[in-house]
Amino acid sequence: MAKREILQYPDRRLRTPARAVEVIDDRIQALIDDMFETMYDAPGIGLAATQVDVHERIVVMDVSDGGDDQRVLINPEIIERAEQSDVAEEGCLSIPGYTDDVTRPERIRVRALDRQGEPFELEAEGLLARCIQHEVDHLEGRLFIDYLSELKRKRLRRRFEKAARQRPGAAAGTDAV
Ligand code: GNR
Ligand code: NI
Repeated sequence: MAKREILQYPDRRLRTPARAVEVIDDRIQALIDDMFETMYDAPGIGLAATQVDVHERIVVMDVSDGGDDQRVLINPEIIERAEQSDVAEEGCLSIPGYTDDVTRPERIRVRALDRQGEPFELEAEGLLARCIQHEVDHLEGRLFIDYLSELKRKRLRRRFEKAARQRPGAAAGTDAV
């Protein structure tokens, strides 16, 4: 197992839409192990493969307090969304040090494959529903700050561009938000 580097906003690779996983082989199993290690180390409650610069549809999560409820979603699809929405604070390991309120459907139904390739469906609410939506957004190249006002996004972009300039080796972001 190895910890991987988490891409940081405004790195434009975070905007890459992920492809579906076709074969769940040893490479994918090793990636999943590395993603859990990276997520727990951060620490975070979820991680999308996009964030470690692998553009395949894989999410790992553990929203438990004890860190003993590992979930893997391969090729996740949100198949139902409640009309009722919830507002809650979100953060992102790719946008360190910033949190803000995001409005999202309060309940969802998701269909995915587990790490053995078995299909399953899950109805989720609360933090789990929020985390799944946040991670599926990453797989589409979306970030939670995309839901904020234009003014807030512009300010954040300037702040994180400046931080990236002061971080040797950081890739320049050239996307529009
Ligand atoms: O660790 C994380 N916490 C979190 C809190 C509220 C809503 C979403 C999240 S996901 C985030 C980890 C992360 O960036 N996953 O992509
Ligand atoms: Ni995130």
